[in-house]
Order: sequence, then structure tokens, then C-alpha cells
Amino acid sequence: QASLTCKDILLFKNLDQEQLSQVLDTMFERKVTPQEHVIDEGDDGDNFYVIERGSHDIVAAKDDQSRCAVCCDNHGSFGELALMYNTPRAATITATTEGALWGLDRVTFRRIILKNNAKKRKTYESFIESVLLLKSLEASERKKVVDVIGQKVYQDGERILSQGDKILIKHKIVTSTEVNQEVEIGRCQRGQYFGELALTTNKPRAASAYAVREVKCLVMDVQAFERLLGPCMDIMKRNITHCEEQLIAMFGSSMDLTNPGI
Ligand code: 1OR
Repeated sequence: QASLTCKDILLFKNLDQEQLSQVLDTMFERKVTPQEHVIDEGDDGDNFYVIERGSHDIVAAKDDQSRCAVCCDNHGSFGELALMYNTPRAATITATTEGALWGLDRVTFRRIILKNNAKKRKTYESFIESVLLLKSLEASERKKVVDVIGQKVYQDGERILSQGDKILIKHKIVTSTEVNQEVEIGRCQRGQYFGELALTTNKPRAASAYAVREVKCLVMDVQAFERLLGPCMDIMKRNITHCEEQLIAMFGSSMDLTNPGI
């Protein structure tokens, strides 16, 4: 069923009940077979797709010679960029197995999802402006960041992220110095962030984070961020000195970044 498959789709998260029902009612099923091109780079955008099952290759031309490719297994979505920003398709998507997709047409996507996103932008724009990590982005890029964040609330004491987790933030940050013993290393306040280290370095989480009282986080979907703005690392590199200062403040030395000691 479309509703089950779509429950974790970020772009649907801010919809109210009525909007969500409208979207789900409009979605149609599309079966795909191996080697079928679901989307061709450069085409105009017709539909947004949510994956019910099946694997897909996603290939985007980086420059004249090089391409970058990822594969997508049994979950996730694609085809939002052309519809959101009125741009040609940014990648070619080919089914590699038999599969099924839920499609949403451009008109409904723009009428409901985009309208909702405009509201979300108004709510978060000034907050995003204040986040240091995103200062290296251009203003137009920062606007787009709002499109790839969702909101999540954590209760007092709840673990927000775990040390050692392979990829994937607000208050207390804890690291272990001895086996199984956690020591508080700092607290984050409004406008600060955490969790970016594992994104830019591809290392396991260097520390755990727990909520102190109720905490409201804006959570950024890394994959969506990368699709939209290019690999995180390249973006963060624009601001590398600032990043390093932060790391040194957090860990004592930037060496710990490459070897979190887990
Ligand atoms: P679209 O409407 O442009 C192609 O149609 C879709 O592929 C695109 O929306 C995204 O949903 C999805 N770069 C661009 N588009 C991507 C990427 C991507 N991944 C998935 N899509 N990159 C990943 C590697 C191919 C490049 C990241 C730097």
C-alpha cells in the first residue's frame, strides 16, 4: 500500500492529514522490469517516485568525462529535483530488478508538496541563517537546505545518536574514555549542531548525544542534501578552517577526527 511505503518520505512529512490523503489517493503504481529507464537525465520532469520494491542504478554526469553512480535498494524515492526546481532531470535511473514504484504526477506534486514547502521555508529560514555550519553555503543554497530537513522531538534522556553508529543531533554530547564509561564532553544550545562529523568523514559516530529536557532538532537528510547540493565534503571544504576550529574545540585535536578511537 502506498501509505505504508510513503510514511518515511521526508517530502510528505509536513503535510496535514487531508493533504496526505489527497497525495496518496492520486499516486499510481508503476511496475518496472530490469534495464528499464525510469528517468533519463536531461528530460523534463513528469513524476516523482517512491520505491515499493526493487533495485535501481542512479547515474549522474559530473562533468564531460566522469559520472557518479549510486544504487538504491527497496526503499527511498527519486525524481523530486526536476519537479521542485523546474530543472531537467539530474540523473538517469535504471531498474536493475523487477520492481514496483508509486508515482505522483507533477501537477499534484507542485500543488500540494511545493505549496507546503513554501510554508516550511518561512518557518525555518531565519534559523538556518544562524547555523554556522551552513554559513559557507550561498544564500540560494541555504534556501534549498530547508527542503531537505525535517523536525524531530526527543524526550529528556533519550539518545539522539549513538557512538559507533555508522552514519548518521541537541544537547549533551558524551564520549567514552574507558570501555563502557561515558563522560560528558559538552552541551549544545539552540542553533548549534552535531552529527556532521560522520557525514563529512564517513567514520563511525565519534560520540553519543542525549537530550537534556525536551529537545527539538532539525534533522537533515544527507542523501537528499547531496543530491541537491553535491557531495557534503566539497561543500564543507569551503569552510574547512572553521570546521577544524570546531573540531579542535570539541576533541582537543583534529587528529581525533580521523581516528575516533572506537
Ligand atoms: P530528478 O527529478 O532530477 C533524477 O530526476 C533523480 O535522481 C533526481 O531528481 C534525484 O531524485 C535522484 N544527483 C542528482 N540526482 C540524484 C542523485 C545525484 N542521486 C539521486 N538522484 N547524485 C547521486 C549520485 C548519482 C549526485 C550527488 C552528488
